[in-house]
Amino acid sequence: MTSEISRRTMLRGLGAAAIVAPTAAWLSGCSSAEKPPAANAGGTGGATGSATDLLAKGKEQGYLRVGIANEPPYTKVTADGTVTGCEPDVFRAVVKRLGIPDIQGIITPYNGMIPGLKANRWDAITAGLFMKQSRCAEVLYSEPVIVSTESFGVEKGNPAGITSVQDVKDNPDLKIIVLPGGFEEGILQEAGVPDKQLVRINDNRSGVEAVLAGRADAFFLPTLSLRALAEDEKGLEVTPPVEDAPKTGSGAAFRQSDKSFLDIYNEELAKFKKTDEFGKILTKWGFDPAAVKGVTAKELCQNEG
Ligand code: 6CS
Repeated sequence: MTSEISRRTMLRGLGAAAIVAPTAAWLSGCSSAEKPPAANAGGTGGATGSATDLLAKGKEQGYLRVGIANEPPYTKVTADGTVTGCEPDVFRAVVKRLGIPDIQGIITPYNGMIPGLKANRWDAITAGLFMKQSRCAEVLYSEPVIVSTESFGVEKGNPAGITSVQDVKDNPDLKIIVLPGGFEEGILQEAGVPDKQLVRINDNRSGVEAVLAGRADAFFLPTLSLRALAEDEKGLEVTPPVEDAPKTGSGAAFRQSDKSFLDIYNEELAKFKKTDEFGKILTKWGFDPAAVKGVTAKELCQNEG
């Protein structure tokens, strides 16, 4: 992946000094750019995939690194470099309860999150990476934090009348923007939508611009992400949630070698979900805390694709 190769070159060329690269803006929970840890820093873990005591590593270095996308409200990086958004805020709160003071965020596209986790570029994914069979086969998901919905971002008036996945299947002339390797791309592929109808754009704002410029008929993305984009793009209309899309749910994702940490994390997450703070975080970002009640990672990992 070009951006990943350039990033790796950047890191090798500049060593740990590489702070900002197109896909690797090193950011912290504090409001200042932090020097990135040396590659494979801390503990005995690393690209070798050897068992790493993530809890000891997080306590020792004072943070865990998280892969994020910067797609509000799931993940957001503020102007002063603070990593926030629903998933990072919940993750930070839970690891703090485990004695790990903070998190550091690394921005990367969705299709780079699992490869980066496996390469030990971050310790967890807290991006709203929705659970489905292929992802659940590669990483260990915590129990879900968010259950949300998908929509189409369209020109005002929705001229092509796109409200469902079936509408896209029924009209082979429709062009739908998706993020490369994103959950929505997978929904359309699983539904049998031919590749010629998919327009892959890696940047959300560029996706909106393409719809408004008439280069595509819709942008397929989570409902709340499109609503956040529509706040700055008055010409964008967000359809009601797509009823024939699968249930989207996400939580933190870990390496398979970090099973011991997953168990500790899940135990603390279950306690945290019973606190007012959990509901306040989800509500602050526009999510319904009740939507995740009774939903399990096992159930969400049945999503096809
Ligand atoms: O899980 C995914 O791939 C999707 N998740 C979010 C929060 N946004 C778009 C992305 O395709």
